[in-house]
Amino acid sequence: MKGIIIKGIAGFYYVKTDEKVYECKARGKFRHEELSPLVGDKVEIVIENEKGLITEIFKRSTELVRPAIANVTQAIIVSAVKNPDFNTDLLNKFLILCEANGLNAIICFNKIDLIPKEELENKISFVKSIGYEVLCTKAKTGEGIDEIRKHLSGNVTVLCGPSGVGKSTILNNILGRDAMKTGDISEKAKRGKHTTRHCELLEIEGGYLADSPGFSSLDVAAIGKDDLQYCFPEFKNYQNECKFSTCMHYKEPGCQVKKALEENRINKNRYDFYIKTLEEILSRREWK
Ligand SMILES: Nc1nc2c(ncn2[C@@H]2O[C@H](COP(=O)(O)OP(=O)(O)OP(=O)(O)O)[C@@H](O)[C@H]2O)c(=O)[nH]1
Ligand SMILES: [Mg+2]
Ligand SMILES: [Zn+2]
Repeated sequence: MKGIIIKGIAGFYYVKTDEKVYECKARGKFRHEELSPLVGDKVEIVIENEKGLITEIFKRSTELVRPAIANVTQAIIVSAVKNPDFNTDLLNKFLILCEANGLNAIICFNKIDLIPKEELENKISFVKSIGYEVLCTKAKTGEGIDEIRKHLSGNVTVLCGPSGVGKSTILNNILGRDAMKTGDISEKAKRGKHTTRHCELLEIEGGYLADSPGFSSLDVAAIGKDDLQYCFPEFKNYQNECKFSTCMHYKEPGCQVKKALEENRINKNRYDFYIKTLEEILSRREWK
C-alpha cells in the first residue's frame, strides 16, 4: 500500500493511505542506509498483524533539514513583527534554503497589531524589494487568514519560522479548530517556548499544510559557493551581464550586481548578507 507520512513521533510514523491512517515503524534497513523517514515522505507500507511497516521511501522532490520535512512545494515563512523581534538574518537564511530547494516562498508578517503602520510598511517594502510575496496577519483575531488560505490549494505548504511567531495559531485559524497546541511567549525574554515539537501535515483546501517546530538557527554552509548567488532572485537581471562569466559579485571589476547595488536597485542589507554568507562558505571549505 502507498501512503504519505503525516506525523512522526518517538519512532512511530503515521501514514495516511486512501483507506485510513496507519501507525507504522520503519524497516531497520533505513537505519543502515542512514535514511530517516520524514514527514511528507511518500512511502510503501505493509501491514502485518495489524502493525504497519514502512518498506520503501520514494524519491523526494525536496528535503528541508529544519524543519525536517520532505516533498513540500511551498514555504510560508512566518515572522512576528514584534515579540519575538523580527530577525532579518534568519529570514534571509531561510530564503536561501527555499531557493536552493526550488520552493515557492511567501513571507507572512504576523502580530501586526503590535507595531505602528509605518513600521510595518517599511518591513513590507523591504521584502517586496527582494521580489517575494508578503502577507500580513493578526492570527489571534483571524485577520488576513483568508489570504493565506488562497495559496494552499494543490500545494504541500509548510509554516516555518522562529518559536513564538504564531505558526500554530495561524494553522488553527485556517483549520477552524485547535489542531495544534499554542504557547505563550516568555514575558521577560519575549521569546517563544518551543511549544510545537514535531512536524504534522494536515489536509486542507485540496492540499496539505504542515505546522513545524520553531528554530533559532539555520545552516546554509552546505550550499556551494557558485550556487549561492542563484539563491538571490533579485540578482537575476544583472548576474549574467558582469564582465567575467565567473563573477561572484565580490571583488571582481565590471560587476553589474555591484553596479545595481550602487544605484539602489539591489537592497544593501541583502547584498551584505550575500557577501557575509559567501565569506562563511569560502572560509569553511577548501576550494581547490
Ligand atoms: N499579539 C498577537 N499575538 C499573537 C498573534 N498570533 C499569535 N499570537 C500569540 O503568540 C504566541 C505564540 O503563538 P504560537 O502559535 O504558539 O507560536 P508558534 O510559532 O507556533 O511557536 P512554536 O510552536 O514554539 O514554534 C501565543 O501566545 C499566541 O496567542 C497576533 O496576531 N497578535
Ligand atoms: Mg507552534
Ligand atoms: Zn558580478
